Amino acid sequence: MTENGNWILHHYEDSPYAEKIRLMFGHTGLAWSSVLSPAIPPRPNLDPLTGGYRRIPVAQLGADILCDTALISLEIARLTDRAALRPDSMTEDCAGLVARAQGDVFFSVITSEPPLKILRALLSKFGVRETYRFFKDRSGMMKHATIKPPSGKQAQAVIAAFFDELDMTLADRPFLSGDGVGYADFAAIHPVKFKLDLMGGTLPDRLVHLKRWYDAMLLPGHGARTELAPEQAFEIAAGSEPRGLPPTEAHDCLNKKVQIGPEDYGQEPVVGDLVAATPERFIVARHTEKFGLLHVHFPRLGYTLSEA
Ligand SMILES: N[C@@H](CCC(=O)N[C@@H](CS)C(=O)NCC(=O)O)C(=O)O
Repeated sequence: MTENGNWILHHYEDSPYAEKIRLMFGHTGLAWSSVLSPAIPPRPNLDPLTGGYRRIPVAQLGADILCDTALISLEIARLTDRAALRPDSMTEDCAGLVARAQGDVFFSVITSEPPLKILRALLSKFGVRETYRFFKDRSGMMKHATIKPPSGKQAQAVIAAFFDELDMTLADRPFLSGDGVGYADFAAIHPVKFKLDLMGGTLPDRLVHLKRWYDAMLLPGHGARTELAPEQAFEIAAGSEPRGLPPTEAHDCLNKKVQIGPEDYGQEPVVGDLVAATPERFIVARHTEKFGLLHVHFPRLGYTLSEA
């Protein structure tokens, strides 16, 4: 692996969180390989690598598997030497916007739409059987979620207020992060794009700053993308060793069998040995027959780790 190369993104086209990372690849000019995953689990092309983490996207660098866009962004920041892409580089006002973008606003994109409209969109994309599977899967996922998003008029109000605030914030700067793009821009744009893509609509004319920013954010596209078959990603994992571990902090679970998963939704845990705990991430080693040793990385924020 070259120090900033050989990125593989496991994703599906309609995934808004994957779009956050695809746009980051575009803005940083990174070359990357795309492995397409099904929109509904099981994901036999990906589950063997992660060990069961269910959310999308997941990034792969050889035998290192990176879960969650916050951690993927951190890694892109590190490898491209762009500190502004680190989630912890955000100013307080941006952090507030991002928390909303990735919480209530993201879910409100769906819940603000009339259910029939969503149903029609899904049917035309997936057909009857897959639409049924999709609803069953996502309602099962949300039943166990700690996030309870608003719906109907309340959800519409959440989105309208978010768009207004983005517009206001962007009135005195080209990007949320200042003169250049930063983490907040990518974390805030994906629900906006999700909303427009889903509705096939445009932003209201009065939101001039938001419109200008939206166009600027989409302009670079997705960078140099090459399609890769899942088997090729498997071969790369099998033919690679995980990178050297970073210096670890003391942790009660170090070198013990642990389980780790998201706190909020899609909580399916991954089981492995905790081999490193840094202020920003946990690294879990998985010894697999198919690939040998894999290191699966998770952000600390928003994830629960316990002894298995
Ligand atoms: N905090 C996660 C959230 C990712 C997320 O919610 N992804 C959506 C797709 S955009 C997802 O996984 N949905 C359930 C699924 O696709 O199985 C991240 O930043 O990566």
